[in-house]
Amino acid sequence: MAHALRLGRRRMGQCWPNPAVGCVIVKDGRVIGRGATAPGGRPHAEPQALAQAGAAARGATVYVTLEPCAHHGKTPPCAEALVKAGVARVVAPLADSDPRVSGKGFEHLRRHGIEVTTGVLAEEAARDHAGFFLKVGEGRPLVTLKLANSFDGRIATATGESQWITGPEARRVVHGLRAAHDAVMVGAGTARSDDPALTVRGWGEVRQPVRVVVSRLIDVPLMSKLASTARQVPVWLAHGSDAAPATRKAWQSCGAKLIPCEIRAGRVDPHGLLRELGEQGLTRVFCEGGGQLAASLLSADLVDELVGFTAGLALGAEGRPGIGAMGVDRLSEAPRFVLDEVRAVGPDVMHRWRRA
Ligand code: AOF
Ligand code: ZN
Repeated sequence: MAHALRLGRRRMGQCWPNPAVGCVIVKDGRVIGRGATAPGGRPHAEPQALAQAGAAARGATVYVTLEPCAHHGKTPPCAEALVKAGVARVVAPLADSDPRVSGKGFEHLRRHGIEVTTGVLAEEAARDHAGFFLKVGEGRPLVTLKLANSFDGRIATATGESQWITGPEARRVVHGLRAAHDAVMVGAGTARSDDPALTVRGWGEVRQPVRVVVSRLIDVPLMSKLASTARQVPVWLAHGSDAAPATRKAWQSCGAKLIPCEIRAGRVDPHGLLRELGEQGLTRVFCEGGGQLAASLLSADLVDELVGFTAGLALGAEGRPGIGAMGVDRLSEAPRFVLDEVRAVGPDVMHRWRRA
């Protein structure tokens, strides 16, 4: 199962709107088939592993990181394929929360005499599928907030200089994290000041994450890298109803997709924003700032994971903070996270946290 989880994990960010599932088929103590959900979500993991195993799948044990599907969707059900192949046993950590599947996959297998074991490495699997489960259950994607800052939590000097606070090693890891998410998201301020490409570079052939820019008035120059590359890698603009029609049209003709969002207290409402992104099929969103967007997501308790990169550099009180005002008066009001991992990355420290 650990092997199957690793196979699935490598496809994170590549399979939306589907979950990234891994599958390993074992017979007489040997691996005879491996599979993972294909980029774009199909084919599913199991038929690929079954194809590798061929006739040897008869009597084998199948380790799969999510309940095999039972519905006739865009592909025939995996549970049916497993029955046809004559496997003896299926081991899966968890039921699929998709109402079309939820329990029916296991039921189908058992009804055809296949032994089903559940609960194996369930905590790990739940974490890997957290984005998919959130999308199905709460209608919103998982949100990871990333921040690269100085020892004193600053992201730029008072004059706005920010390149580079962390080293090339940390920036490479960031590209890997982008690839493991369905979308990379920034606010308009960041899009204006950094003119970022927000693509994944240096990780080989990957399905590029969607680039989401949150800006009530679509306050991003049409001369930006985002606008000029919107036909190669998707750009989605989450905006308010008061964005100028001419601006909307201009971005649309560059190839960007418009996502109208509710406005609350003068800003794009973070709950509405994530609901829209969930509706579009996103399961995992990587937010790279800026400070206002980060603060609004944190204040709304919509951040599930934090990834920080801290450099050995001090910028002082005049340096720019990475997160805007949150209106926190008491410690008990602040969103609290628990430490998941700490790692040295070149000259910097990477730390990952999960919502408590
Ligand atoms: C599996 N194995 O590798 C994955 C599954 O639209 P469809 O037909 O591709 O079905 C999508 C649903 O299948 C998705 O919502 C989830 O419940 C399940 N994903 N199931 O047996 C897989 N990726
Ligand atoms: Zn399936």
